[in-house]
Amino acid sequence: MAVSTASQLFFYAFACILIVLPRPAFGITRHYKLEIKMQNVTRLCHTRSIVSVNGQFPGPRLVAREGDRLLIKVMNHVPNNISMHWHGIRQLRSGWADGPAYITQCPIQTGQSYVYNYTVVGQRGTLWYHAHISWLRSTLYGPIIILPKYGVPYPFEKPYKEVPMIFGEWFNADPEAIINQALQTGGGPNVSDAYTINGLPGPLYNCSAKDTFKLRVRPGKTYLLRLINAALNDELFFSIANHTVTVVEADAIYVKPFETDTILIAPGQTTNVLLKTKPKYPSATFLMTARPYVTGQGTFDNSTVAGILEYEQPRNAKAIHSKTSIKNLPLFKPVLPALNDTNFATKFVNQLRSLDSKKYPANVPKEVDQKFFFTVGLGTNPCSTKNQTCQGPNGTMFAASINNISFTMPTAALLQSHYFGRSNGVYRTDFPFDPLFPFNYTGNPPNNTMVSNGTKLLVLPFNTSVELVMQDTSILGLESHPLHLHGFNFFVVGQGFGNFNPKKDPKNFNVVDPIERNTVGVPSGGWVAIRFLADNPGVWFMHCHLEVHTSWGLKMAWLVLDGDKSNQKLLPPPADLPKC
Ligand SMILES: *[C@@H]1O[C@H](CO)[C@@H](O)[C@H](O)[C@H]1NC(C)=O
Ligand SMILES: *[C@@H]1O[C@H](CO)[C@@H](O)[C@H](O)[C@H]1NC(C)=O
Ligand SMILES: *[C@@H]1O[C@H](CO)[C@@H](O)[C@H](O)[C@H]1NC(C)=O
Ligand SMILES: *[C@@H]1O[C@H](CO)[C@@H](O)[C@H](O)[C@H]1NC(C)=O
Ligand SMILES: *[C@@H]1O[C@H](CO)[C@@H](O)[C@H](O)[C@H]1NC(C)=O
Ligand SMILES: *[C@@H]1O[C@H](CO)[C@@H](O)[C@H](O)[C@H]1NC(C)=O
Ligand SMILES: *[C@@H]1O[C@H](CO)[C@@H](O)[C@H](O)[C@H]1NC(C)=O
Ligand SMILES: *[C@@H]1O[C@H](CO)[C@@H](O)[C@H](O)[C@H]1NC(C)=O
Ligand SMILES: *[C@@H]1O[C@H](CO)[C@@H](O)[C@H](O)[C@H]1NC(C)=O
Ligand SMILES: *[C@@H]1O[C@H](CO)[C@@H](O)[C@H](O)[C@H]1NC(C)=O
Ligand SMILES: *[C@@H]1O[C@H](CO)[C@@H](O)[C@H](O)[C@H]1NC(C)=O
Ligand SMILES: *[C@@H]1O[C@H](CO)[C@@H](O)[C@H](O)[C@H]1NC(C)=O
Ligand SMILES: [Cu+2]
Repeated sequence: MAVSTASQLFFYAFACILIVLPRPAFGITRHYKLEIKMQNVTRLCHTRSIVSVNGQFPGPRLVAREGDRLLIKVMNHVPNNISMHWHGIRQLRSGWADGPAYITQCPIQTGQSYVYNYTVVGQRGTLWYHAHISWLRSTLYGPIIILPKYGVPYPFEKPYKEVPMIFGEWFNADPEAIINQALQTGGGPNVSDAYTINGLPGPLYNCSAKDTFKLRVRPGKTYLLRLINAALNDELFFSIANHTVTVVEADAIYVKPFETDTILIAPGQTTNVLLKTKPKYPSATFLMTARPYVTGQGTFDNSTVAGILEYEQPRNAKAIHSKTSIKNLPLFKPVLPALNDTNFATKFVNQLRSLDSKKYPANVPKEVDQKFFFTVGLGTNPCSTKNQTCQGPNGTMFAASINNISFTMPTAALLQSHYFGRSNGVYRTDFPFDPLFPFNYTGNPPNNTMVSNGTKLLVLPFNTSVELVMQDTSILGLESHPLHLHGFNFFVVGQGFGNFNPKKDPKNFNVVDPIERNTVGVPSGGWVAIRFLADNPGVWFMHCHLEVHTSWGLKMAWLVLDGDKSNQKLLPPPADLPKC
């Protein structure tokens, strides 16, 4: 009794404070502490020691409002070097807080900490955070939820509840050992043992039924599912049996709503969907499943993760279901597209359009200052140990490249090197605008599949309007590559199959309401054209979000110079910025 009175008092006091406090016009500062620790986790009857955040797997959700400042202290208590990336956050002038190791910062070493300090400007929706060093993001990840400013509604029906659902990949072995082994042998890395929803593989795997994500819902309500693909190496199809969803947002950008049975989500992407539950309590439960969309030649994890959509028993449940418990209800399973269903993938991405309303306009750059054409794809390196046969194609080592340059990770961070004028010997600024040796990119592959390498950047003066076409290549097989750009959103003005035709294809570009996002799939055997305005000074990583391709070198960086005005310059580095 005393407890309930106290909590009621507290509730009223809290409510009063909420009413009395003026609504902050420019946001508040939110403090978070993320402690990276080892934790034993059992999945599929295998116990593994994983790196995790605050003893939670997946990590805790971070909640902010548009306009808030975040001060996130990351403390490293594990033997590995760590860095954390806030995927999709623009980081306007705060590149020091972006996170990719050796690009914007040196890693946080064991026993050290670093405070990531940034403001959320002009963004609202679902994003996520993850480690950005080696393959540690396989277990270090969590949702970032950015609510609209106080009093600003969603441009869609107010949901009854909001539920983050984050897809991941579970390995029974240590993912660090897996990628290290692959980089030694030159072969493809071992694939994952399961996919997960909020860390749970679900009932379709052996020894896993107890580790199932359950979404308990009420009839006749609207739920906002905040879907995030944190898988390492796989794009995913996702569907809920007997329900359709309405897509309303992608990568923290509102889209023109459309209904679908199935969504496609690439690693790095986020998608908000509305789920309208059935008007009446159904005598059934429903599986929600995800499995990959695969275009590459290598082996992959073709398994299926499932969660359960369960309708809460109504109050008078006994009357309705005197004999059946939820357990005995029939269970329906969705039908997902085939693993290689590129037709579905194409149809789905073509439906994505910016909302482009008065309040949320699509500010597509109409004029272009600089055009770039990048080939993206796989390739080979000679076996590093002479006289030995590596496990890549024909005894070589797998590699990957952009414009045939496989990016070599520096040992000093690029942003510091730039800021302090110490780039000599760290990076060069001669990344090519176009491929040095053009060929029929989607036709027969060239005989020579070897890549070159280097730490090369492309320099953009402040406010350059950029158009970039990314072209898949057939070298070692056509494949869809989800490319992620740090520091910017871009508009996807066009895409197609075959080789990009610079004379014909731009005529069909959509510069009215193209989807705006931070990660886009370069279609398998095709190309995608994006535009962005380089209004954010700093060094910005761009890479494939299939982690294995990043490890093989499918990455580069842009160097955006300061503008003339004082508010167009990169801020000075924080005092606790880690050192190499
Ligand atoms: C994990 O399990 C191992 C073996 O049982 C144990 O030695 C270790 O202390 C555990 N680690 C943690 C962080 O609980
Ligand atoms: C965060 O960054 C802002 C802008 O640079 C700065 O004014 C502020 O002092 C920083 N806060 C902390 C706690 O470092
Ligand atoms: C990868 O798989 C192979 C074959 O199953 C196995 O021998 C090897 O130990 C695995 N590597 C790692 C790092 O687990
Ligand atoms: C679910 O869908 C299946 C296949 O379309 C159908 O047979 C079944 O009646 C549906 N069940 C419910 C409860 O909607
Ligand atoms: C998944 O791959 C395994 C091994 O290659 C194969 O036996 C199985 O049939 C595949 N399953 C599906 C659903 O494609
Ligand atoms: C997809 O896979 C199926 C079965 O493996 C095969 O028959 C079909 O030709 C493939 N489709 C494409 C577009 O590759
Ligand atoms: C290994 O390479 C050396 C030259 O680098 C060559 O002389 C030797 O014959 C090679 N050995 C074998 C077994 O191929
Ligand atoms: C491997 O070598 C064979 C025969 O020399 C050639 O036909 C094939 O294209 C090569 N494959 C790759 C991936 O280089
Ligand atoms: C490129 O290769 C494709 C597929 O083999 C072929 O259809 C096309 O004609 C080739 N294009 C050119 C310009 O050679
Ligand atoms: C590529 O290899 C094929 C078969 O080995 C050969 O006929 C062809 O001339 C080679 N092409 C080039 C450009 O070297
Ligand atoms: C980069 O290329 C050079 C020259 O071809 C080669 O010696 C070196 O091993 C390559 N480095 C990496 C990391 O692949
Ligand atoms: C951690 O990073 C530092 C700085 O780059 C480097 O010297 C060290 O070797 C790294 N340690 C591990 C365990 O990777
Ligand atoms: Cu890729």
